[in-house]
Amino acid sequence: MHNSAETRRWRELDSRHHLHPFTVFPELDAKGSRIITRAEGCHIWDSEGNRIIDGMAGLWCVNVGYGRERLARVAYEQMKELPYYNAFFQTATVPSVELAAKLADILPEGFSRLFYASSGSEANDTIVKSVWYYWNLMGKPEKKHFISRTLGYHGVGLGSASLTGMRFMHEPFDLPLPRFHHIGNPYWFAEGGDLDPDAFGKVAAGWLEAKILELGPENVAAFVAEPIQGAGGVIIPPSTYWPEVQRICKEYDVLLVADEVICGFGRTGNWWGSSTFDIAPDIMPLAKGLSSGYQPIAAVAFHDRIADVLASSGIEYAHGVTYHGHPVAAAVALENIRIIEEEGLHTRAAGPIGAYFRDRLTNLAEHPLVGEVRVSGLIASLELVQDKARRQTWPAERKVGLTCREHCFASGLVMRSIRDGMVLSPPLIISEAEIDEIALKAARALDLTLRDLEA
Ligand code: PXG
Repeated sequence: MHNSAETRRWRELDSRHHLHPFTVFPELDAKGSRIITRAEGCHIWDSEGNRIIDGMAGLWCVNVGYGRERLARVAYEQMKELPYYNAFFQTATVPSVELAAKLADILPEGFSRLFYASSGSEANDTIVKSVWYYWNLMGKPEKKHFISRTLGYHGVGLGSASLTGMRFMHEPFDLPLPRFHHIGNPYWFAEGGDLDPDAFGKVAAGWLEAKILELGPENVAAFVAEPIQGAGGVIIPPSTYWPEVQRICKEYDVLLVADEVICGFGRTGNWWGSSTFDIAPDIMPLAKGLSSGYQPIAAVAFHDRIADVLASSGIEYAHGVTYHGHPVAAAVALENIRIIEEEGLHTRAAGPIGAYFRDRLTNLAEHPLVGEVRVSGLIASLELVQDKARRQTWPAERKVGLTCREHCFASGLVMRSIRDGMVLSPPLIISEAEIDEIALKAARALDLTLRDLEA
């Protein structure tokens, strides 16, 4: 624990010198940052000594939990041996090669090649460029339009932010770029009306077909979507959705990009969200759980039917960053994958612990504020509502989600709010006792939120 003078100093420096992501600066200045100083397992500590259970695994990424000595050791050894070398001039480093081979091993059948990046945003920008390049190589240069979904999150680069379907991320920056289109998402709770979820899933998939026909299939390059929409509010599609999307992409020769940045590396109880939903994508961006957040590293996995075209072109693939396949990041990612495998974390969410998580959260559905509980593996959302039967949310100005989030924080739980959905995505190592801790603290925060609403 640090003394309050230190905390005050950090807050001041932070406010004076550090521009935070996704932040209204005057709001943060008025309040001051919470300074996180250490972490172990599923818990983090702030500079004032508060112990907080991290129901979000950082930002949906610390899959193996905090405090892994093995990962620190691997980074240390690699830094001593070779802290950096690039992959540009027909060179490679051992960790980048070993990691690529390991990923090819655990990726679905037919994915044997990948390209590195340092963030999910970069991975998705790489995908946008590679897809355009692919269709050029295929002699279909008009096939350039991208379709993705509202509330889809794919990053902040020019291409990846254009894929992202959030208006507040577009308007201030004059985005999206031309040739990026958004369709509705399979959010039954908000959009399903009187349809049952399965009927609605087909309707939502139909929006893709309608958009492809509107643009002309000969102009549509790819459809990009997360198996479960994470940052959009943990939107778990009805079971009818993905099979229909798959059929449509195939029928119109539109590439299917499954964004595995959150769903990958065990979140849904399989290595890949695509496996959980039986999706056969052409391309997959990977990040977050790839290194469990211990190093910034991402990758794009190309199915052979795409990679073979790119790899046999005689034209230079003029794309890539200084830290492509960074040896320290790659070594850490490789060790992280070994830990996941050894401890069975890639399937843990599909086993008893996932069932326990589901049970404990489903109990919260009885709370007067909770209109729906959605769970898949170890990712979940609780929708807070004014009227359960009509699935009616509170007026936005009541800021119900934010209120609940603050009560969670104050009681030692990180549970993120997205609109009025409270979302969870804890480390995959979580124990039953820790799930109890989350459920208990969440229930208390819900009570306090209700009390505020009634006041
Ligand atoms: N795809 C998906 C599905 C993501 O969730 C990205 C791409 C971009 O990754 P990078 O590494 O560039 O951030 C993400 C990132 C939130 C939040 O508030 C979610 C993300 C990032 C930051 C905040 O839930 N997801």
